[in-house]
Amino acid sequence: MMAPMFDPPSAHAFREALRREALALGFAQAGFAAPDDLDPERHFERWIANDRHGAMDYLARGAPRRAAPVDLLPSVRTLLVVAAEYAPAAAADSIAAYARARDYHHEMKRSLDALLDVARALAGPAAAVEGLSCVDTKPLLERAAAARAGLGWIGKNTLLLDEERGPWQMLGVLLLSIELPPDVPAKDRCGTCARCLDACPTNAFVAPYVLDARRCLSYWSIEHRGPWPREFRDALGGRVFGCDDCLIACPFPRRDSAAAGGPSPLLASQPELAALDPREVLRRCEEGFTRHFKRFAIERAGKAGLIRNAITALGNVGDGDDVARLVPYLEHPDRGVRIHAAYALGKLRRFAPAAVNAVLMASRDAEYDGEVRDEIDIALA
Ligand code: B12
Ligand code: SF4
Ligand code: SF4
Repeated sequence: MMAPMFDPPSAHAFREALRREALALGFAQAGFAAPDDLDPERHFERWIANDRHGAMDYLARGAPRRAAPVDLLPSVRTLLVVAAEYAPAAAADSIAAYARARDYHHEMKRSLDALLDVARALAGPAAAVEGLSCVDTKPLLERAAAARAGLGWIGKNTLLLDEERGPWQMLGVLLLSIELPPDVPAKDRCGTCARCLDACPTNAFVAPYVLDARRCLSYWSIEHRGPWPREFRDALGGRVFGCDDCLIACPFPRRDSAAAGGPSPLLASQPELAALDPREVLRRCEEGFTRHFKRFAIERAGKAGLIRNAITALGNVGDGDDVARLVPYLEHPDRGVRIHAAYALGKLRRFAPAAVNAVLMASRDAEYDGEVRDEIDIALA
């Protein structure tokens, strides 16, 4: 089928009507790009070839296709890229700021689907507009698409940012079979700044613009299943889900920025996720993981993953009162949880050496997994 064509003035009016609608739906920005090769310099494929994705195999599987929107929708002629702003984090937060809203996948996808309906209504039934909305769920380089569509530039921390909102925005892309005029890409304004690179607690940036996910706390605490290297358990500090340090360090948005409209209603912070510290996370996991976290991005870590994170954080920032809270996790069915529980108790041993030694030794005798026993030995050493 031929892609619906518009003569220039009506294509321009059509594009602006869609942009207005996107802003009315709660997006902070909407831009348009041609669906050409999104990564002509093959950065993504090199990243995969260097194993920087860790165990995120789904990224490797879709590698060449991620730069080719046409593989997702053969009739695609335009990328409509949107950004939803969210409230920035403060340094002390244990839950990454984006995860304190409702799950952005669902919220943004629903609005992108609504935009597709608007595009269909504007074009009329004869145009038979085809579309596909993507919010993380499809193999697509969303940041590259956003940069092409003029939403901002890809910073040294690899995040898409602009001067008014900084990096505090989530992205989504609507592929459309209508040809619309593209926007102009924004210029890179990082200049000589390197604050994000210096702020990373784990030195995860191997170079400006290149992150090794295997060193990123966001990777370990959200994406990874099972236990992690000790180096990253220490670096987690009191965090429980994700990390925002390379966003907090960024000088954008500028304080005097006039254009920023504030967090989108799509990503409004949820009161039930405010003040979630590691103890409260553990309590809610035990009370009902699904009941408490189902509609939120936090669900991605899984129950065992979230427990593993919370007990690790308690090992780092907890005190003597947390010893009793951690002991039952030495018998948890998930071996990653047991390993991190031994680690955390080892760190809290200074508060109650005799009691902690006794439980660790008892649990060492009962433990059948060699790696967990090794971890208990380290904790006892
Ligand atoms: C896998 C993934 C992760 C991984 C890997 C992150 C990474 N930097 O690659 C992990 C789990 C670590 C992660 C962490 C986070 N993520 Co994430 N993640 C993704 C996902 C699903 C794929 C990203 C990807 O393909 N990475 C591989 C790299 C190579 O791809 P890329 O960075 O897009 O590559 C382009 C550029 O970086 C550039 N480039 C790459 N290498 C080089 C080298 C040089 C020299 C140059 C000049 C350029 C360059 O060219 C590439 C093509 O344009 C995207 C959603 C999506 N589909 O895009 C969300 C996404 C990137 N994540 C997001 C968020 C919010 C986060 C966190 C902030 C969450 C948190 N608070 O904990 C952190 C931030 C960490 C960070 N600094 O990136 C948002 C980012 C929004 C934004 N404003 O940019 C996205 C877009 C999700 C969304 N729909 O909004 N994430
Ligand atoms: S999210 Fe945290 S750990 Fe990951 S690159 Fe940014 S500062 Fe480093
Ligand atoms: S902290 Fe500096 S270098 Fe990093 S993304 Fe922000 S402006 Fe760019």
